[in-house]
Amino acid sequence: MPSRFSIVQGDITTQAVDAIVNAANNSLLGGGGVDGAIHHAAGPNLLEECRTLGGCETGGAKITKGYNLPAKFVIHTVGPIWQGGNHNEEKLLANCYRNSFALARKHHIGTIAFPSISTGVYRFPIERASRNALQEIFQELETNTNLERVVIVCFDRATYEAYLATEKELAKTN
Ligand code: AR6
Repeated sequence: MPSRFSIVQGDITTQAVDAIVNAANNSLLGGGGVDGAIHHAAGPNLLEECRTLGGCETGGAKITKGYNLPAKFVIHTVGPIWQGGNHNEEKLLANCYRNSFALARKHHIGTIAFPSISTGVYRFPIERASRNALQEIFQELETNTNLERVVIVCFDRATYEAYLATEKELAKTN
């Protein structure tokens, strides 16, 4: 298991990393859940910058400054809404991680924190979402040697335990 990876339970807005990832919606103009928490902690300048971005497609990612957050950058990505599994949800979720990492490489980001994208309001089943997330993260850690640390920040206990279980399961098969 790569030692540059960790799973924690907590609030992503307090993470002292180069970039935190936001699970946003297509408008990028704020919402509830982790999106609301990030905008609240970053302050109104974040929304102002987001207004200039013209939204974001599902699976895509856009970057802004972090304003009042400890993180220098926010990478806004839009996860898929779970619609039963036959609407390209797995691929779109993988794209969230891939496109977030592409921006991280471009901006020389060494430390990055992700929330559990799509598993809140967008109802992506946690077992599948966590497997998808961890596979993408491990692949990036293998190939991107400038990436110092990736943290998954789980807000609630059940999400935290699900990610830990998936990590164990993947360790067995690798
Ligand atoms: N830190 C870390 N994780 C958090 C925090 C936090 N402060 N707050 C909530 N979570 P969700 P989605 C967890 O619904 O499913 C928004 O309205 C939460 O417990 O935030 O991708 C957007 O604008 C859950 O485990 O994101 C979109 O409309 C995880 O973050 C929509 O929700 C993701 O839940 C996106 O839905």
